[in-house]
Amino acid sequence: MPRTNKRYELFYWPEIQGRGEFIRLALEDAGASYVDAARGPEGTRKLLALLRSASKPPLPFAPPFLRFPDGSLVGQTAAILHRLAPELKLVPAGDASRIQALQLQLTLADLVGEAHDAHHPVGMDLYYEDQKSEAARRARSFVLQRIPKFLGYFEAELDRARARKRGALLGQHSYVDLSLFQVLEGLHYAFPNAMARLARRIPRLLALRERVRARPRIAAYLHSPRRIAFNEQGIFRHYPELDMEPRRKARGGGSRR
Ligand SMILES: N[C@@H](CCC(=O)N[C@@H](CS)C(=O)NCC(=O)O)C(=O)O
Repeated sequence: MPRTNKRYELFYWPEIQGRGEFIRLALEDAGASYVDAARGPEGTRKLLALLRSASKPPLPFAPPFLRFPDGSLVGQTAAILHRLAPELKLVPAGDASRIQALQLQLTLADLVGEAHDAHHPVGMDLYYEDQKSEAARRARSFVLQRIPKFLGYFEAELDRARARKRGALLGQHSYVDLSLFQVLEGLHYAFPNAMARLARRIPRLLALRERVRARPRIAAYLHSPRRIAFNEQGIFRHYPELDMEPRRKARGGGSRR
């Protein structure tokens, strides 16, 4: 049984998972009634029209944004989830838990931004092919320093007493677990070598990934046409040349900042 009968309208670019996927996963996991509004005919046009002319300020700066059943329009992935989660019962009750969830979600957003910048370090207005050498440098530090640091943080969070029992970041299943699942999926797609090397150091994260994947509505969603495949237009892109081996040192060796 769905936990809510209200209808939400998600607006996001139709060809990629991108940041829209964090919202889709929450809606799907809750069995919420929603429409992925920009996937249909004229979707992108509707999305752009809404971006320019939403009735009440503030206009969202960029997709994703979600129209709630009461007509309000909310942009920014973490803000959307912060507002949505209590309605979907995807966050423990109480302000303290909601702020903890938001803190964790914003940390994931930082990681997502860095995953994007690994292939687009110079500018979003340029093709990857126009910034390949800069991307190789940026990805090297992302793979060798930043992924281990971020995932080490989330692994340690899962290890804390309250969470250990259920393998959930907030001690019970929440939207942050769904987002963490998505980030792990994306990193495995984009950087399979790096993630294989890290596997022994992140057992709790890998268990969380499997737990979320096995949730009945998530499993059904992942096998449905509603789930867009990862691709090289999205945030998590697989460019083999960026998923480098760890021991290839810069000329001269030694560590550099
Ligand atoms: N901080 C925002 C970032 C939104 C964002 O960068 N959206 C991308 C697609 S994932 C976009 O269309 N950006 C257009 C732009 O920045 O001009 C969020 O988390 O929602």
